[in-house]
Parts: sequence; structure tokens; C-alpha cells
Amino acid sequence: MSTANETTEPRRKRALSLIQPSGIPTLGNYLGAMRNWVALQDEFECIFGVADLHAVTVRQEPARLRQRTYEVYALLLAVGLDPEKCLVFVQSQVPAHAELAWLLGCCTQFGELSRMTQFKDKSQSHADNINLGLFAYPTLMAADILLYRPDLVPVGKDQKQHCELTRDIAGRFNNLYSDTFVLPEPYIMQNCANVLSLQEPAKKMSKSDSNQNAFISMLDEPDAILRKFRRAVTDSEARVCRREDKPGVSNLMEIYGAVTGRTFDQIEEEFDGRGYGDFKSAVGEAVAETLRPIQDRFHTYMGDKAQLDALMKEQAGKAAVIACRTLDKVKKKMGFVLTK
Ligand code: AQP
Repeated sequence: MSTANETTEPRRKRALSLIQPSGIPTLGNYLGAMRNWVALQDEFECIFGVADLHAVTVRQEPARLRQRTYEVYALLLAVGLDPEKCLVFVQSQVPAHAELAWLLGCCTQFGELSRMTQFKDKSQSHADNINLGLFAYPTLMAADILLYRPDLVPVGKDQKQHCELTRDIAGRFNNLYSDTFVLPEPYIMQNCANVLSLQEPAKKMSKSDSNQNAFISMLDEPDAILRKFRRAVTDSEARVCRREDKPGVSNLMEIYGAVTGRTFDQIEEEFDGRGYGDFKSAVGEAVAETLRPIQDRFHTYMGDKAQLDALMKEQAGKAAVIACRTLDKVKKKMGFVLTK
């Protein structure tokens, strides 16, 4: 991705999205985000990142976080993000994120942060560690976004509230200090799957779920994938159809449709008169088949850590050029003395 021409040539619209290394990405992360990011890189000037600073708002074991960061980075490459076409960087390797988060924190109200649904949810699920970072998470997310002046921020519906707060913070800063930030649009991608937990289909599939059977990790072996789908919660009707009162089966249909390209009508027809056993095996096999080439490429990338390190360094350097330009502008406007 070229950054050198950014001020002289009309640029394509810029899109930015990050993913936390809080676990191995799930089938939900893949079908709801990563797969679509690959499609975006040809249309937009894309910036993708591993949000390791966000991950530590929940306690992480250091060696594990380090390993996960490599793994998530390698997975982003393995799904098809191409560093020749887009930026793929690690958030903590670009210090401007933490610095701008502090400055934006001083333009964010306590009441605004208190209203964030994710803060309320995570405070409940991590009641022994309701730390300042968890509370200030949206100001770091605002910094991630605003540093790169993206036009679009592809996010799942769950992140819409944080995107709106980013717009509020940016608008407030612009009013106080004159136009500085582009107000980004949340870009809710069409046709992108919302994958639910295999054990509690009322909630989304999450990589940090304590129940291993609730999610398919992108690195699960085919046996584990089949086993988890066979154990997936369904209902007693034994009929494959999509209905509100059948969230488990509907979720499996959504997944099957997303990996095979079949419509819900076609899936219903395919499994008409057959039990859930056949259906669950078919979903498991199709998912395993989808993940297999990604896993192969993942292992190749992980086999050469030196190359990953070199790529991370190069990409962080490119990201920092864009980020520091914005940060310097912000600091100047706020009255800080910059070194000459
Ligand atoms: N189940 C899902 N279905 C569709 N999309 C999903 N995403 C996450 N889960 C699903 C999308 O993946 C992108 C990256 O998410 P993230 O890792 O930054 O944070 P998250 O949304 O909090 O994902 P998890 O897996 O639930 O992480 P933990 O368990 O650590 O909180 C986002 O675009 C998200 O919408």
C-alpha cells in the first residue's frame, strides 16, 4: 500500500478495521468480518490491525498474548489479506494509538463512557477486574480510527455504538480546535453472517467464551469441528428450517449458507425429511473444508517467525507515518510544543 502519494493524488476511500488477539479468531470472526475484509482490499485503501492494546482490558497471560498476536496476524495473512494491497499492523507497535487515546480521553465525558453497552456487559463478566482501560476502551477505539482518517469503518452491529461515540468525540474536537478529524461512517457490511454460539444461540459466537463447545476456532482440527457441530444445541422438531423459535437450527443454516453459497430454501430442500444428524455432519464437513486451506497457509506463515517479525516491523512503520501525521496535527492544535 502506498502512502507516499497520499497528499498529491486523489485517493480511494479508506477503510479501517481491527481485531483483538483475545483468543484464536472464531468462525464468527471469519464469516462476519475477516472474509469480507479480503473482498474490501480491492475496492478501498484498507488498513487492518491486531488490537493487542484492547485485549489487555481483560486479563491476559503475557506469553499467551504474545503467541496469540502472532497467530492472529498470521491468520489475517492466511485468509488472504495482502500487505502489497493493504496495511496489516499490530496496534501496540504504533505508539501514536496510546498517545491519541489519552488526548481524546480528555475530550470524552464520563457519562458517555458509562452508557456503553460493552462496558456494562464486560463489567459483569469480569467483575473482579473492572479497570480504567475497560472503561476507556472506546477512546482507544476512537484513536485507532481517527488516526488514519478512514471514510468507512467496517464493523459488526455490536460495535455501532462505539463508532457513534467516535463521531461524537471527533465532532467535539473539531468544534473546539477547528476541523481536524474526518467523521467516519460505520460500514455495516451486507451479506455478512452473524454467527451465534453453538451452545447458547441467543448470544454471539465469541473467541473468549469459556465453553469450548460454543465456538469453532479457525484453527480447530476437522474432528473437533465435526464433534462441536454434532453437539450444537438445536430443538426437538427434527426439521431443518429457518424460524425465530428455532435459533440453533437457524444459526447452523446461516453458517452452512455462508460457506456453501446456498440459499435457505435450497438448504431446506436438501435436508427435507432427513434428521439433524445428517444436517449437522454436512455443516461440520463444509466448515472444515472451508478452513482447511486457511489453516495450511497459517502453518506456513507461523513456520517463519523471523519473516512475520520483519513484516510486522515494515507495516508498523508505514502505519506510523500516517498516524504520526494526524497526531502531530492534533498536538499542535491543542497547544503542545513539538520538537523541531
Ligand atoms: N459471532 C460473530 N459473528 C459475526 N461477526 C463477528 N465478529 C465477532 N464475532 C462475530 C466481528 O469480528 C470483528 C473482530 O472482532 P473483535 O475480535 O475485535 O471483537 P469482538 O467483536 O468482541 O469478537 P469476539 O470474538 O466476541 O471477541 P471477545 O470474545 O474477545 O470479546 C468485528 O468486526 C466483529 O463485529
